[in-house]
Amino acid sequence: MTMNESKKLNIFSGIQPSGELTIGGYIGAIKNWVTLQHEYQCLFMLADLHTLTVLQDPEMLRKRCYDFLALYIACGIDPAKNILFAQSHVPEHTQLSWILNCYAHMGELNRMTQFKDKSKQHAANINVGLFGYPVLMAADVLLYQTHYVPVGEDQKQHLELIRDLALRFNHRYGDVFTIPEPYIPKQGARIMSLQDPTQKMSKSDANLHNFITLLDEPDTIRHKLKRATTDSGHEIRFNLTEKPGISNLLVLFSAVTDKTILALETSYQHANGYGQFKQDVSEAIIAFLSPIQSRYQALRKDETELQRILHQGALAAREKASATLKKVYTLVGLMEST
Ligand code: AQP
Repeated sequence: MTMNESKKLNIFSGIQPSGELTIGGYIGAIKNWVTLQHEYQCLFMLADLHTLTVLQDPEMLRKRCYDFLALYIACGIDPAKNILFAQSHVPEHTQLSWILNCYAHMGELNRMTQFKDKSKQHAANINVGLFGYPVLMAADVLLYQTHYVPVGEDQKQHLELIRDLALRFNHRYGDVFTIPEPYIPKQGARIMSLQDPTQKMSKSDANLHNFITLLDEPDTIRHKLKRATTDSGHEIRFNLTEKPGISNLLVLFSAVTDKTILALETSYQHANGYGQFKQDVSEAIIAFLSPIQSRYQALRKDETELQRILHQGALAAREKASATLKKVYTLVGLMEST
């Protein structure tokens, strides 16, 4: 590590390799990762242990980890500059998670919206892992003395819990953990479902028409956009209460073209209906995703290289994680292993 790198503030973020990466996850999280990698010391993780809170097909999960890693890189994350690794390759995550479990309160976990939502979605499998999901996430973040966590708005509540846990621990044992702050985009923090713009776009949504994945074919994107819910009236204008569907499409359009919403509204002020607008949004998304998809195809072919990146990443992550865990073990009174 160079002198400059050691002075940089730390960024940590991760995504569960469940389902296929959506344009919502890209705009809410990865877009910021790409920008922040130049200024910060970044760790980007495949949250594979977190995916086990919902039943997974083992072969699919293994394959998806490589798919997601290749996508991170195809989106512009430089593996030579950042630490890219799988959560399950760094055992310190589950080790710290256990300790933090003993400081987290049932009541605060019970209040988590994601737990309530996922419990409804998976009523037959409300497992302990699902309940403790944010505690494992706290271990992920706190192991690396993280300053900022770039995430979408849905993760804000988990970040608040992580901060509370870190403060509680520090209050008892001294300055152990850096108190992390969420880094949430000003625009695009919550991309909504295409057919129900009152719900977040989610990669594990059973209705495939609700989301666009980064690997969707052009015709699939056109088809999904055509079926996207719009609102009554015919004006293209941003208004979350009156026009949630059109507003969501404007945010998507703006994110993939880097044009402001105001500029887009102005260019459609004489539009007569939504047809042309929806077509233009589709074409802009297709044009944006096309180079990402080409890079992905090339990267995904070389699984040996992807394994090498994960191996290097795990070594680098473990070096940092083990230093924090050692401190924590000592402070809570565990014996040193001889
Ligand atoms: N619709 C979204 N708008 C903005 N940001 C989003 N993110 C996800 N969906 C949107 C952000 O992307 C990252 C995904 O992390 P995750 O997979 O660990 O968590 P998640 O929030 O549970 O994502 P999904 O798509 O809803 O996954 P499933 O369906 O598997 O639970 C996070 O930073 C998230 O904020």
